[in-house]
Amino acid sequence: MSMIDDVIAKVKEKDKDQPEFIQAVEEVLTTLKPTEEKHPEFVKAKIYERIVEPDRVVMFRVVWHDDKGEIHVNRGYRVQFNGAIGPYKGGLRFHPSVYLGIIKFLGFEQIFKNALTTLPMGGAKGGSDFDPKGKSDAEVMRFCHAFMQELYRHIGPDTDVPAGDIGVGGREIGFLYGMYKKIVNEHTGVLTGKGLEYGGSLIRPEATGYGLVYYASEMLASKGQDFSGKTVLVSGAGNVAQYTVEKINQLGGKVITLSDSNGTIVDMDGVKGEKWEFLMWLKNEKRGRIKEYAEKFNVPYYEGKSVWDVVRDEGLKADVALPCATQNEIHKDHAEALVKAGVIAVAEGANMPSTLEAIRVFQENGIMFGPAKAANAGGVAVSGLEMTQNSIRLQWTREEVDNKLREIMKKIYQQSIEAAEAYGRPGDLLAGANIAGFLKVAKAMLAYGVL
Ligand code: NDP
Ligand code: 2IT
Repeated sequence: MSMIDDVIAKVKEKDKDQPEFIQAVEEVLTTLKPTEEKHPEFVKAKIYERIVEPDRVVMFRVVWHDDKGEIHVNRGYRVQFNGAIGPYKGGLRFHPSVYLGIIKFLGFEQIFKNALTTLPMGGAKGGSDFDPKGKSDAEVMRFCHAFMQELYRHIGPDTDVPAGDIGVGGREIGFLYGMYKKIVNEHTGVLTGKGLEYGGSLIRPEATGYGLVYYASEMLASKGQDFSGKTVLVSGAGNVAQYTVEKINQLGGKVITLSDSNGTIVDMDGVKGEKWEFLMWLKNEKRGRIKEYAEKFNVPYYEGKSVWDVVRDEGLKADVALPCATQNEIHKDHAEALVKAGVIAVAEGANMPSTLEAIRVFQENGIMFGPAKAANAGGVAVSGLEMTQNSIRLQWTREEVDNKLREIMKKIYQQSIEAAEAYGRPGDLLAGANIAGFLKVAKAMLAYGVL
């Protein structure tokens, strides 16, 4: 058994109640095997054992009143996973499925993602099992304020800088930042995704979706292709999906699917023009369900099915798949359906949307696979640029930030290709991203000695 297999086995034993964390560790460490041979110094310093243990885990009680005056108790988390290359950085997720294993998988992935961005950011993640769905603005505000009343003591502009993720967007960041500022009495870059009026960056709302499409464009370009005329499957209907759709439309592609946790719509004419505007209103202002898109535009709706169930059951054809909803949405049978659908590239907008078995199906069938930590790194990259703008007390133009994002996504793709080549896995974007991200963090950890 290799040393890496041994580390994976230990994680499986120690964290057996955290299947998502185990999955993320297995996905990363398995592809790091070539580094074990080339870097005996990492093996000797036990870097692989150290990197799967968070620097610190914070768990806390969050108590708040609903509009009727009833008291609710939720659990809050912040996992500061690895701070070797910069202040901790990563989003907050508010969703009823949140528990320690979800936050640990996300924090672990964030270490390597952040290293790939070329910016100095360590990996972290946080959140709560609070469900924002169906809550009034006042209830969300009271929850966010209560959450920050504990979180503030663990974060800071040079310590840990949270941002959004599922269930946490501009509205929530506003409430969180307001409470931080009130308690600490400082205006600093302690959260990203802020409103433009109080320190936010242009392009941050768009960044994950735009970055995903820029990265996928690099993948297509390696085969002499682009998005023009391509039919694209997108899942989700939230922040990442919305701006993914917008950018694909700008590049002449056509998005035929969207989903939420209730079901999937198929629009063969494409989600564009007034339909995209409706999606933005529906999800960001009305906070309604995707079913209403089907009702308004008279297109098919599949209750209780994911985009990938619909591809499998209805035999949809498409060129590119961009999962943008949540973890483990694409299983082995879905991946097989994507092969049959004629898909040539899959790039992950969500974090860990493909199971390990699904990834194997893509790789064995010659489908180009762009892993989350590379493909969706545009969001945290522009968060890093928001931190820079806060530090220098300037606001860059849309064009400046967008150009920097484009350059970063290119560099991420390039680094992954080069690392894959150098470590004997040519063309493997998953191994390349993991190895390139790991090397930067491992070298920093080695430099610090035994800590
Ligand atoms: P949002 O909350 O804006 O949207 C999430 C979307 O995914 C919604 O359509 C939601 O449907 C759907 N969804 C969420 N959970 C589930 C579930 N368990 N089952 C089915 N559908 C689900 O989040 P984002 O768009 O920000 O995040 C989407 C993905 O992208 C996540 O994996 C996130 O970690 C990742 N990501 C986000 C970044 C960012 O900057 N926001 C950066 C990088 C990655 P419903 O409304 O019904 O819940
Ligand atoms: O998964 C992610 O990279 C995010 N949710 C964004 C994190 C950030 O700090 O912008």
